[in-house]
Parts: sequence; C-alpha cells; structure tokens
Amino acid sequence: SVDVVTIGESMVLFQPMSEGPLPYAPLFTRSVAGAESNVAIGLSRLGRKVRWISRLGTDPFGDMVLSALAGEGVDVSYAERDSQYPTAIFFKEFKGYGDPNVFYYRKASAASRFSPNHIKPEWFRGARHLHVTGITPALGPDTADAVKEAMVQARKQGLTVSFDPNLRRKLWSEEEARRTLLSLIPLCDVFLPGLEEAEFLLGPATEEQYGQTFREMGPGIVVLKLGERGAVGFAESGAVRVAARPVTRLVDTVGAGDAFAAGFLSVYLEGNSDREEVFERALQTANVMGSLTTQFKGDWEGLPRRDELLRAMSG
Ligand code: CKP
Ligand code: MG
Repeated sequence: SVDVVTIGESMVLFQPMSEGPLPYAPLFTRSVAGAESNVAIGLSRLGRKVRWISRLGTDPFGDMVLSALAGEGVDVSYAERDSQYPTAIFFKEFKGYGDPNVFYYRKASAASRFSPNHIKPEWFRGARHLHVTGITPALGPDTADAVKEAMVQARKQGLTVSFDPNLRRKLWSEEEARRTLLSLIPLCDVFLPGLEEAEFLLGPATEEQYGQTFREMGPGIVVLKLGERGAVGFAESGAVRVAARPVTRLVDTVGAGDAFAAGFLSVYLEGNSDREEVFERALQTANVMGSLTTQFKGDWEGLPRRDELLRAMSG
C-alpha cells in the first residue's frame, strides 16, 4: 500500500541548453515534469511510498514518462494509456532572470480527457493521503469534475487531501479559474496557495485574513507561500511564520511550489501537525525543499534525499 496518491498530468519537458529567446534555441535536453509528479518524486526521495496516476498516450513519450517516474520509485501501475490522444509536451524558456517562461503543447492530450468515470476506488485503497492541484481542472471538459470526484472519493475512504491551486493563466480564463478553484477548497484538509494566488482568489487582504478566510472555507491547515519571505501557516493552534532559506544560486524557479508541497507533506504524514513544533518543522522542511530545487535546472532533479535534506536543514 502507499502513503500518498497524486493525480495529474505529467508531460515530456524540453529545456533549452542555452538562455535566451526560444526561437533561437537550437539544442534541448529532455526531461519529464508535471506538478503532481514533481511532488511524487519529492516524497519518494524522502522515503515515502507514492502512487502517481494520470492518462498518457500510447506513444513513445508516454513510455518515457512512465519509465522516468518508475525510475524515481513512484508507483505508476494505475496510470492509464489512451490510444486516441497523445502525451503532452512543454518547453521552458530561460531568460537569465526571474521565472522561466513555459510553453505548453497539451490541448487534447490524453490527460485532458480525464473524467469522473475513470476514477476507481482501488486507486485510494489503503492510502493515507491524496494530493491534487488546480492545473488538472483547467485541462479539459470534464477534468474539474474529475478532480472534485477524486477528492470526494478519497475522503470517503478516509484519506486526507491537500490542494495546491497552481493557477495557470495560460490554461483558462480568470473567471473560470477563480470559480473552480474556490469550489475545490472546501474539499481539502491542507490548502497550499502562493500569496499571489490568495490575492487572485480573495482580492486584497492581509496574510492573516487570507489564512482565516480559507480556513473558514474548510481546510484545517492553510499555508501561504511567500517566496523570498518564506511561508506562514495557519492551523487550529494559530499562525506560524518561518523565514526562507537563502538561495545561493537561483537557476530555475519552476517546481519550487511542488518541492515545497512535498516537504510539507513529508512532515504532515508523520501526524501531530496540530502541535506547533511539528507544524513549524513542516514549514521549514517545505522552505528548504523549495529553495534546494531552484538551484538546479529542471523541476525536480535538485530534490534531496533524506540525508541531504537533513544536512541542508542543519546547515
Ligand atoms: O508551481 P510549480 O512551479 O511548482 O509547478 C511546476 C509544474 O505541471 C511544472 O512541471 C509544469 O509543467 C506544471 O507545473 C504546469 O502544468 O504548469
Ligand atoms: Mg505552484
């Protein structure tokens, strides 16, 4: 059995070997990424058993995604293949500063066809936790319903649920994004927005107001990611603030949120996260994970194993 189940599209990722405008980038390296599989890899490296589920084409890139994730120790046995629709791909563009640009080729991908009737009770059987993000609901006609159904079914089977809104403006309109993301918050136990996402969802307010308002919607734990300022978490016991770990060499910010989620969940899964000491350690672990992954190119390649994490946290 597994600790964590995560559902969401993974794609083949092409990263230019040079910085600068994409039309002039002649050489690319190939990897795999997707917010949910980034979290799965992060947790797997820390020793957790994780199952990743999505739909892939019956194409060579689908094979590649599966072998990359399996190679990281993630259980891919429930991933489904679809002969009608392809595996998606995406490209990064490195500017040499700030967040890389991202270009998706994922319309009508196999994962965009994910619908509620694909969900099987055995996906969640024996598992403890489900992690989903706000990317999946933006992908296709039935994917929002599918995410909702997955959250409901997981909870019925006794799993806790975490939800990262991961707002992607390229994938849907602001109105639809706001309405759909807000509708999913009541179905989670742990909500993990960035400060800008909180503002997008609720309008301007203080960090404390965001924490309180989201908690009133349902989740017992709300964690606001503050980037260079660290993070602030809100729980029954109150608010806990932790500073960021300084980034010595900022290379690629994509995947930082997922690393953060993996770090937070790795401690949350220990239980007792209502104790302030545990909650604070979860936030610190999340911060260190987020900072470590930005120091390397790729969404997840820089994620630590347990001993590396302990060293990074003590140093
Ligand atoms: O919010 P993050 O930077 O942690 O998420 C990055 C991932 O799945 C990345 O792998 C990308 O492909 C995506 O989010 C996405 O669909 O945007
Ligand atoms: Mg994110």
